[in-house]
Amino acid sequence: MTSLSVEQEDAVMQKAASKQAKRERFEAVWPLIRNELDEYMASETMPSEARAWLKRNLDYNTPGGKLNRGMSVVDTVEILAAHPLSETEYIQAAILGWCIELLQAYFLVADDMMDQSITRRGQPCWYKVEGVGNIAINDAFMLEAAIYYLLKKHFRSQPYYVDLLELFHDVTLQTELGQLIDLITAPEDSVDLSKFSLEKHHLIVVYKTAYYSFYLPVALAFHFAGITEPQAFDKAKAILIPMGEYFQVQDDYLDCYGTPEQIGKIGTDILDNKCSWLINTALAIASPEQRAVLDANYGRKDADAEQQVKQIYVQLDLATRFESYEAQSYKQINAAIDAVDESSGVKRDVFRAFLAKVYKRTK
Ligand code: GPP
Ligand code: MG
Ligand code: MG
Ligand code: MG
Repeated sequence: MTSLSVEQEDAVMQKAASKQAKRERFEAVWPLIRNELDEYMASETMPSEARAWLKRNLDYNTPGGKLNRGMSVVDTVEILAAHPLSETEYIQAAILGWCIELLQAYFLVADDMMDQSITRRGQPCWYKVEGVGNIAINDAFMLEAAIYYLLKKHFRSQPYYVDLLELFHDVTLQTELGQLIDLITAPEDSVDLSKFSLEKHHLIVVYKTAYYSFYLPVALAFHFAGITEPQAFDKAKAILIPMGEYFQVQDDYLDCYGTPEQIGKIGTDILDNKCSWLINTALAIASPEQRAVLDANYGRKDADAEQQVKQIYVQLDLATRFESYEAQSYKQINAAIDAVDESSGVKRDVFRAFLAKVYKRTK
């Protein structure tokens, strides 16, 4: 291992401290939001059990993740403003950021039920918590409704209010389309690997992940910063959608190769018959014998069958294939960022900062 100089070590420590401080500042806005929602409940004369339930739902499911999406709204606004934000500006931008985290919470509570997952962010999935069960369906709806309550409360008088609403609605529909293809490509009762392909995978991940996780934070920040040119949004989309695809390939990879301690969840893609990047990459290079093992074992709700599939992945050295995919994607995305014309008010650093958050992530 190469050792760092004292100055380099100081720089690394400072960067980590500033990252932590940024996170804490963003997290400090959460209680304000939760209290506003609670006050709304009180104003509607909701009983104390209902108020306590919503509060617990919000706290259990919204903070506690990586917060990349939410914090990217604030980071993008800061880069575009090129000056330190006032406290009021910061809180407004952070509220938009928390609205994405609420959208993410809504999706995850529902996705974990659909994927029959067990843990999320190092704790039981919400529907698995004692006394919750199917109430989690209504809880997911409430997490979504909270977004529109907050947008109305804080942005109703802004000229871009309708743009914000449209963006959340459009991106939600796109994510649901992606989730639909993800689910119907992975039926529980009939495993047919010939239905999978990398093209199908591309479509699934762009819709189920890239729009809400990558395009949405930057597009919200553009509206907040007063950027209106359609070309700016198109350019952002052209860079952020491939970045989101790369991010979901990492998610697929970590589902199998990340430890639950690292990723906070137990992978279910092989058991769930998912059209993941790993199985598609394996199918493209497997020998007839290896293919027969995959056909016989993929998508069976059985730990031994799952191990058989994982052994084929090791034989095919998918970990090395992933490393080359990662290096190639990183190069292509960076080349696209370098080619950005900054004249429409878009800044390359917006994309660089976002890519730096996810490149070579292990959780
Ligand atoms: C990630 O898929 C995609 C989502 C969480 C979007 C869900 C969309 C809905 C409309 C509910 P994933 O299942 O691979 O995520 P994870 O690995 O985190 O469970
Ligand atoms: Mg899923
Ligand atoms: Mg899932
Ligand atoms: Mg996954």
